[in-house]
Amino acid sequence: LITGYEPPGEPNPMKPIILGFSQLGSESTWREANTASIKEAAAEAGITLLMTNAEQDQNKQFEAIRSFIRRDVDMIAIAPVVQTGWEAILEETREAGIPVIILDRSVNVEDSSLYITFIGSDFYEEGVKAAKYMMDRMRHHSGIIQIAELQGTVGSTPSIDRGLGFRKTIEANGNYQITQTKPADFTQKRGREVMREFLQQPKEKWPQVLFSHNDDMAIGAVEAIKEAGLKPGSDIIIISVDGTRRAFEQMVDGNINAVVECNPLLGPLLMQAVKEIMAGRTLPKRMVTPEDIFTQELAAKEVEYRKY
Ligand code: GYE
Repeated sequence: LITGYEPPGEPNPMKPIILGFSQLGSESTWREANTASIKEAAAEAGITLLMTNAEQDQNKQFEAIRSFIRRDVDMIAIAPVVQTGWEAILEETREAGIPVIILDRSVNVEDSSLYITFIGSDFYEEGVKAAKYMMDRMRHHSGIIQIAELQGTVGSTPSIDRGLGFRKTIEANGNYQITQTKPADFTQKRGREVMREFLQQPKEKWPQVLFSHNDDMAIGAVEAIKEAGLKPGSDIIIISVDGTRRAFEQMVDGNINAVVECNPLLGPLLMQAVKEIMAGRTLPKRMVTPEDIFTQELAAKEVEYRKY
């Protein structure tokens, strides 16, 4: 049961629900699709949406949430840039009696009654899927396989959990070694720059595999790999996460080998949750979005249907 909140009772159909949403940034294609999905779903559901962009800065999220409290919104949704540091602000929302939904990335709080539900992907599982694909793809290679990793934003749930799931899966097999790893902020630009740095190292350090925590960084890395005179997709096997149309096009062109899907189209699920909470219903504490993995063969068939 939801504790600490007065059940709002019968919703008044004349008064639209006001939802404050603190979006964490606009760093990637995934994020753009996520923002668009939330705007569209709010309009469709007749929910008034106040959305702010924190540009990957947690303090800006705090400011946005405080402005929502001052406006006395009906509900607050947060896509948190990092996992830690949320207790104090969530105490403030509780104090104000405003229910909170955590979207996309999660928060590390001891008292989980500080929010109602967390809607988002299973990032650990995404890392597991990426590693399983890689081990299958590389099974005929003998000797040590060197892996480079482009991490996302430091301290963010998707970066932490994708990294953990991947490591846990390769752990038992000593042939797979992550020899280069660095954060690249989930952006294409940083992906290109960090991959360049990796390839400026002596040749024996170059990876056979690249695991990129998102598509944008993988696309940046493809550029850097080409610049270095190598062929992405064959000299270096590339696996990334998200499943954007741009990454599918790269798979069709042979540059990326596999993409683990992470669904950004969370708008409809969020709006449904908002309405249910307003109607006094209880929601599960965790709502996970179902996801797939795509390889080059599937990409050619699927690319025209990609929605983001
Ligand atoms: O994978 C990445 C974005 O939080 C799941 O954030 C999201 C991640 C997504 O920048 O592209």
